[in-house]
Amino acid sequence: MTVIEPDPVVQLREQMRERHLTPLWELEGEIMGVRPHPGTRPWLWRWSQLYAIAERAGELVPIERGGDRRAIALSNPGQGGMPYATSTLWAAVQWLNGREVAPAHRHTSQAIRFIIDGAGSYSTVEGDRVQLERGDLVLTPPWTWHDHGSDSEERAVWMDVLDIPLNNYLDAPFFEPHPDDSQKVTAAPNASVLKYGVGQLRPAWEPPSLGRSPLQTYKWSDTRRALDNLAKVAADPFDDVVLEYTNPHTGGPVMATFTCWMQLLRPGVHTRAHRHTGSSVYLAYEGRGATVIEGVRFSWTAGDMFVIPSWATHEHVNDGADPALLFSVHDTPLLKAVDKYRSEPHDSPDGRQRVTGEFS
Ligand code: 1HN
Repeated sequence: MTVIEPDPVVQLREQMRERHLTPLWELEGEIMGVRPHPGTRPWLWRWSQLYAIAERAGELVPIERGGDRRAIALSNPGQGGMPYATSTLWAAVQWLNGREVAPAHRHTSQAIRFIIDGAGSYSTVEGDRVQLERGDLVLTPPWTWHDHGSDSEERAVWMDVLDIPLNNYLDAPFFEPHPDDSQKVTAAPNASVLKYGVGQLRPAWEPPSLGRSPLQTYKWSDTRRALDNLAKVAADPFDDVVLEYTNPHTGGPVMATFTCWMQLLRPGVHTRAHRHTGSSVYLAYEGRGATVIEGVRFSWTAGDMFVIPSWATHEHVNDGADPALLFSVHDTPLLKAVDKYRSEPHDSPDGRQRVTGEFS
């Protein structure tokens, strides 16, 4: 009679399984990729659809405690059913009807909103109330009380971006409702702009604000003027005329985990392609153009929102006669802070990709 000895390697493997241990040699390639393979997919949401859905939600869905905001998230089809635009960024279109209040609360996720149409609405952050006007950027740093409201009959609509996926991944979410729907306004109108709005000068008795920008809002008129000025003298080969919104005290990004850009693509411009680690969410703010992502052409017009995943090769095109403007949010400050930022130009004679398809 032959006794079959159990294979000792199989036995060892079984012991590991029972003890919740896993050998590296079976899955090295899975946990240590030779290059990024993001789940996040390049994707685009059309403004006509975003607007119609948000408008309908404005008719049907009240703003109530618990939900707190009438915000509709971009749910990237590569995010496994989660309402995430990318692996680190949550992005949405938010709708506020005339006379409504989106109640005060605070959370550790950091947030920005970029105003598509303000129409008599305001946002109060830590007692500082600002009017929301088209093209303004408004900051909600971590754990700051904030509520939004409308003093007019008109609806307001904007883009929200928060670092919710990152915050959840890090097991660091906290949230607290404010006892009142609207917090008290304690600062003079536009106080942060009056104190810090001339970036090279700061109140002498205050220390610089290092982690986050002290400005609550970046007004469109300033952004537009800076873009026009820059366009007269310089442009970047990959992004054309592009400005980063900065913390005036450090020159760094407005938040620790993400940064915001406003970009002007001059008529006729076709940028060189490149790729880098970190993911981005874009809003086509004005005009029309296209972004080629991994060989697929994503044509956009004003109000469309789209996503560029980490390490996806991309270039921008404005083949029209008018300037095109893109607002965008990037998680690059996070990648740079933890020493994981890498970039490289696309390797082709003209620096462009071969277009193999069109997003539809
Ligand atoms: C939030 O506070 C806002 O203040 C937008 O407008 C979206 C998503 C999740 C949690 C809080 C806002 C949000 C949010």
